[in-house]
Amino acid sequence: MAIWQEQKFSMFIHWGLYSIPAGIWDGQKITGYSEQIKGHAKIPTAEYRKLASIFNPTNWNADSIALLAKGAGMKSIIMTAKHHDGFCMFASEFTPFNVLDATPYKKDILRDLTEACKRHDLKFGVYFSLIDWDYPDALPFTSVRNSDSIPPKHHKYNLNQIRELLTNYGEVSELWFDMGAPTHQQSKEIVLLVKELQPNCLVSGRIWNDQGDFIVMGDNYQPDFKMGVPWQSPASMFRETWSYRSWQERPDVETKINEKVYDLVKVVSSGGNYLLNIGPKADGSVVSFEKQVLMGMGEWLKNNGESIYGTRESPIAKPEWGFITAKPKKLYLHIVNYPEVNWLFIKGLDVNITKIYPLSDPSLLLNSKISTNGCEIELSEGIIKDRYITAVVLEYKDDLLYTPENAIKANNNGKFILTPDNAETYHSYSGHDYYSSKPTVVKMKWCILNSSEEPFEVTIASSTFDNEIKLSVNDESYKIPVLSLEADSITHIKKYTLSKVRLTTKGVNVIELAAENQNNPHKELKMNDLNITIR
Ligand code: H79
Repeated sequence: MAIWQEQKFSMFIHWGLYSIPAGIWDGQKITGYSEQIKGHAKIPTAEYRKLASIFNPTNWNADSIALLAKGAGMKSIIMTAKHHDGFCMFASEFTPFNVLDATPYKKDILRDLTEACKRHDLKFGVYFSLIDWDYPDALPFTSVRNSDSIPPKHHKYNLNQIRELLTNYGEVSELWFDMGAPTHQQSKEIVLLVKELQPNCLVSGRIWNDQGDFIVMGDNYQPDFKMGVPWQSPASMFRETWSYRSWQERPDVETKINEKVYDLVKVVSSGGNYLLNIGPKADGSVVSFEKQVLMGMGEWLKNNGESIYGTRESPIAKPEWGFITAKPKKLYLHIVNYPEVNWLFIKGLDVNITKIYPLSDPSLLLNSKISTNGCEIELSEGIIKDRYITAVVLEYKDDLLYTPENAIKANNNGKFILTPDNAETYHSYSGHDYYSSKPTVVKMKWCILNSSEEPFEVTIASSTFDNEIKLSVNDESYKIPVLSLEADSITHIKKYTLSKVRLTTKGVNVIELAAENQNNPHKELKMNDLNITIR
């Protein structure tokens, strides 16, 4: 999982028969995602299948795609093996509706791409839709909400094809399932098969029913809250479509590079991976606009990659001038809105700075000062501003002391009262399908400011302890045996007290509460009446 989280930036490819009509059917521009044109234009199956007979992508060159991904700074490629239309871009024994048997091209496109990925040292992953608009035993689709259930025969068909994908194509780094509404049992069976065939293959959260290894945000969505599990943001070049659309309106390349560099930095500074899509044309060629966007991003990453790869999410609240990423003893300050006054301010930060310099010019040392409110950095006139985002490196020694704005102080009685209301919450997503999946709280965190050297007593109380939970105070963790606690007969509240807990007087104390040994890291930590009293 940690290796996957290091990738940061990957390529998604939406390419298939739908790339032929490219958003036009019967001379009409069809709105809605173009890869779903069969659904949006209500194309009968017999009619849609005919597209296979003219699919002959003579300009497809897997090596040049892999090199484009490399040049963009991407670490893996995820390709549509089967989208909702049911057409397989791989060799399948279980349907003739596949690139080898149904097209004049007769070559295994997926195999071609896996081999190119291997040659160019990229991880390779597979997109697989759980619904199928071609398979006769799947539910006939009635809407393009794409969250139909999966009849037993269709489920078996999916399992057979997943087995093919994980047996015939070497190492698959992730299986990117999408849509449908499988039962809990079906989701579990699929994951079991994946792990049996390739234990290292990760499963996307869109396997649903909390069975995925990482959470996938909604299409083109980035969370505005903290995530408590590994996650990925899937993005298309244009919100309107993932696959190639001939009538797509495009802004100038610079505007798009700016938008996508911004999104990449936003996602990485919040601890996620960014999966950016291209939609090649039916002949296999990459749209020149998309190629230029990726090359532009690659150029930015060539100069600024140190501030992205190998970093972790910012420990500091998002500043209004941009984003922050972190490495041990280093902060990378990503300046999006260059301040008019030539000072960058990081509220609440107190560190022993060794040096600060623009990433593009480490010899240009910047002045800084620490005040009671935070850290101020002087942006010298000599900084060459990046066209997109300028990165400044702050190196420090000793501890990073950060006091968030919402740090909690003792009340008049010298007690700290921690509740869900004054917590910072960390989230996952949980649900049965695309539409029912909702953010859940999986961790709560409080920062408290203490001035006493005396040991404290920590009492944790709630009427709803569904899980064993772990309370941590700075680097110390305590397992709370909540299930064995007696509930008060009137209030139903269970209580547990830890004594002789030491708090630091230097900087903030971080208190965290999370489920312990939970076999489902996505499930809600439901504790509305939680009250932690520290006295
Ligand atoms: O393969 C791509 C889509 O075809 C597939 N997932 C991505 C990766 C997908 N299939 N169904 N859906 C996504 C459902 C998505 C529905 C919505 Fe929307 C997306 C609702 C809100 C955002 C469509 C686009 C309707 C409004 C905007």
